[in-house]
Amino acid sequence: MTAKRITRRTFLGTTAVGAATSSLSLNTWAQAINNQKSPLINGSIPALEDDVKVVNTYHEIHCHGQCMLKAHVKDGKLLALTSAGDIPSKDCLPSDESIGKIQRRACMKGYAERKRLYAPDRLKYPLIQTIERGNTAGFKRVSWDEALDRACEAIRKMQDRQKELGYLPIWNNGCAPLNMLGPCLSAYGHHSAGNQNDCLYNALGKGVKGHPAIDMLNSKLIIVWSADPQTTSPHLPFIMTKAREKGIPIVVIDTRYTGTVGAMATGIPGVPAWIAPRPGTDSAILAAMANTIYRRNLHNPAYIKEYTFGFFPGDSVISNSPAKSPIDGHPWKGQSFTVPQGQSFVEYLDELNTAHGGEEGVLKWAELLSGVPAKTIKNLAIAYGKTKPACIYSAWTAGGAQRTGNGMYYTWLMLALAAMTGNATVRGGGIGSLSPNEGMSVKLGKAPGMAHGKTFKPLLFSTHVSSQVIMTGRDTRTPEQLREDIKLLNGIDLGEDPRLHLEMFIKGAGSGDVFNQRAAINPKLEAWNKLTSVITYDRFMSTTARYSDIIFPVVTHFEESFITGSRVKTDTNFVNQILDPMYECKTDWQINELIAQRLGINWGRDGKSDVDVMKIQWAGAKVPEKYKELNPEFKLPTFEEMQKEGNVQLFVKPETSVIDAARFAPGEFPTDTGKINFYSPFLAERGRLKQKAARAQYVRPPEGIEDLLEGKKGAKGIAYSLQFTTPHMPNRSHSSFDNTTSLMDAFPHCVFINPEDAQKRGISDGDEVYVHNDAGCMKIPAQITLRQLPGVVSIGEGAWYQPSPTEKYEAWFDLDGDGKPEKHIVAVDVGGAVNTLTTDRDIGAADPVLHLQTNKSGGFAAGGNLCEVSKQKPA
Ligand SMILES: Nc1nc2c(c(=O)[nH]1)N[C@H]1C(S)=C(S)[C@@H](COP(=O)(O)OP(=O)(O)OC[C@H]3O[C@@H](n4cnc5c(=O)[nH]c(N)nc54)[C@H](O)[C@@H]3O)O[C@H]1N2
Ligand SMILES: Nc1nc2c(c(=O)[nH]1)N[C@H]1C(S)=C(S)[C@@H](COP(=O)(O)OP(=O)(O)OC[C@H]3O[C@@H](n4cnc5c(=O)[nH]c(N)nc54)[C@H](O)[C@@H]3O)O[C@H]1N2
Ligand code: SF4
Ligand SMILES: [Mo]
Repeated sequence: MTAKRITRRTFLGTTAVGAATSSLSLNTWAQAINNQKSPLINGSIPALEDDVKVVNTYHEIHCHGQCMLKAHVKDGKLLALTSAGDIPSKDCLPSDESIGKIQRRACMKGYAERKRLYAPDRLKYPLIQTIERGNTAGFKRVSWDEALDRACEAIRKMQDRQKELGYLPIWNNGCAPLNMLGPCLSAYGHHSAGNQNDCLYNALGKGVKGHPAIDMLNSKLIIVWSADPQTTSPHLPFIMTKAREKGIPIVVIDTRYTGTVGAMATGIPGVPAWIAPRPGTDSAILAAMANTIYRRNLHNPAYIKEYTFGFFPGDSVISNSPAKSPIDGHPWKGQSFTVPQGQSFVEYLDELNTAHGGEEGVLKWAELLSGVPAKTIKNLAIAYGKTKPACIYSAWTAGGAQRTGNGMYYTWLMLALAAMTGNATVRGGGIGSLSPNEGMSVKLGKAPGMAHGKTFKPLLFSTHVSSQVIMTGRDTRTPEQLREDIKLLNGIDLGEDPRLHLEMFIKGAGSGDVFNQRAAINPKLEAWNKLTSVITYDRFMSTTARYSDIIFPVVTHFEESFITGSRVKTDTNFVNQILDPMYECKTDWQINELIAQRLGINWGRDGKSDVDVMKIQWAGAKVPEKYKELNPEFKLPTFEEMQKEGNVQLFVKPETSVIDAARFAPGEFPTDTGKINFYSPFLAERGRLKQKAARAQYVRPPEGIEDLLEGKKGAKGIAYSLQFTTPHMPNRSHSSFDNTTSLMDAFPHCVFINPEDAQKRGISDGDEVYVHNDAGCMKIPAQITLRQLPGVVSIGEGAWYQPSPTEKYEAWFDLDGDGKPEKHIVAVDVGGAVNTLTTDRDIGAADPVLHLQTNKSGGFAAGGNLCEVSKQKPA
């Protein structure tokens, strides 16, 4: 039988029913399906018919899966989507079992793209708001001309302000051409990997990457720390499966019982498969592990002396760094650095040891904070210290614990453990964050520039406190720091009372929903009222679009073509257009071009099509020389071959895995000291740390378990009794797919709660409950599950904010910038957007100078904060 003729009927006939017991319910179910009662069943798959064209394309979405899709197209219609490996080909087994090249098989979201393409709620025409921001009934369809005229009128008003201010008070989020009019505003800080990057730049050096995923196979022990790759990076579990087949043990450390725990974790003697800390306490566990390793002499003093700085008291070095200070560009080489008294890692461990009465006491302290038994922490430390090599990994963006109130220190302590045991630079080791690629990637030729003329650098403000910036002109920097930064980076003097004026917002090209996906939605709702104008380019009525005055409808990635290095740059992909733009939608760059024309800016493609641009990039594409040495047979596909395949990978075998940190001779890392830093002189000198310590150590987060244990009351006068996390969900890519009904039905949005916590609060499974704290309140169903730790609830991130028209709540937050929270009456969020509960607060270094080096300085606490859950509506 060929694959083409397999229908549901024959499939059921030969498998489920045939093999089944004589269960009546199963028969009834089979009958219902055979009678085609389900709207989901429609006989044979149309995609498998003969005259259908199959186009390989890449699923361009804000996910780390990087999967390939096969679009089955006929007469300009997308009939179906399948993915690599879905339709078995002859002799498929060897390629299915092989790890290179890595198959990019889609998940449910990839398949659901057809539903999004033809979704009735796609944005089809330009819209303008006619009533008030946020009122979806107020949007009116207008012509492109009218929408563009209005947008340009708003921009021209800002050009008038530019005459007074010296810059355009526009938060230019992805709309390129405006930076040709003059300096605009833009944000520093990163919602995803800001904390990680603050650590890695200062402790490991600019651009130095972690180990590639494939290198796990060289390890003797894999510790997956606060990552759920089974959900968030689906091709990693394939490598992990291979690791399991090789007998490499895997321990998973996660506050929830995840798919990764269930499918991958094995445990080791004395250490369970799943270790479940309370959120934001991982650095206490890591610090206690470091202490145990040090006390038991399981560290590697020779390696530490050769490779690192700041471990031993009084450590001193004359730098051999190849890098330069980002402040004034002077080379670090030749400078001498000494770790200040009390600031070395050993002094930190001694402090801990003294404060808690020795190794056992430190382990008990970590147990008290994290809830993980001291014995488990000790056994894990000993196993990690003794197993060579051992790998700690938390994927590319260092996982959920990195997005908590002490996430930078969490990243740093993972690196510290790796550095003190000699795992940081060896094959089979690992430092926490993974390298984006398997070692190397194709370097594309330069795309033709679109800005024909001078562009201006933006004035930077912290993205995590954008509401305060709108309200007060200040972020969390001191006035002196703000003035100094703008002078240094933009050459503009903001004067004695420095303030940034943020008066208009544009969400232009590319992915992003600053409203829904950044901290603290409630303050934003108020601050947004102060903006004179808000413009969004999007495909759906995202939260940012909803709170806009003008919306431009954008095509999906089935209606345009481009080359992408994929989200995490593992491979190179062609997104291939499969149908003409639908409705009145345009590409991002076309909208930019139309705006530029109206404003008299010389910006655009000069008539080049998507494919013209791709051809230029591909003509200049290069494979690194080093890769050619590793794989002399490799040939870069031609343009036509790439259009057909859609994907090329520079796969490196596990035996020759490329360890980026091993590129550097000891003492020649691109940090200030030239070494891997346990203490960072540069970070200390910048003075931008929110939590002061410029070294790897545990710091108390601004909000977390300590407050809970101390019964500390929030601004509202309530001692909140639960912590929350906000994991990424299988059915959504951030806010995308929250309007895809089949996926919403399969994974109803809810707050996950442990049975003990539910019982204490009189909550039954499925009850609508209120989750609330000082920042806001949401109303969603509760799902009672043992996967959740007692004392910790979780709510998947990405659901869309939806204000209740009737239910109000008294929130407390600081919007006037006096450092004290005040009362604000807000709507209860019945959509369950997690950022209704998060707080706008900078974590990590949050430094625009660092941001320009890393593209991501400063993070926020997406989880670990406190809340309460109740059946009754709180005041
Ligand atoms: N399906 C899907 N996949 C995605 C995305 C998506 O939205 N949906 N987004 C993509 C993006 S941009 C990113 S950055 C990645 C993120 O990928 P991951 O880092 O894997 O995802 P998270 O859900 O943020 O966090 C991983 C795990 O950390 C746990 N966790 C949270 N806080 C803590 C803590 O304090 N300590 C410990 N030990 N565990 C904790 C959570 O329970 C969760 O299971 O996913 C990518 N892939
Ligand atoms: N509390 C909490 N908050 C979080 C997280 C968390 O774990 N917890 N995770 C954080 C992380 S890791 C990340 S990476 C961020 C993600 O946050 P964002 O990147 O801000 O959010 P997305 O939901 O990916 O934004 C996608 C929006 O952009 C639109 N869009 C996508 N592609 C394009 C395009 O090409 N052109 C145009 N014009 N529009 C496009 C989509 O339709 C959608 O409306 O969220 C962060 N926020
Ligand atoms: S959403 Fe992510 S995992 Fe799913 S198909 Fe797309 S790229 Fe792959
Ligand atoms: Mo992310």
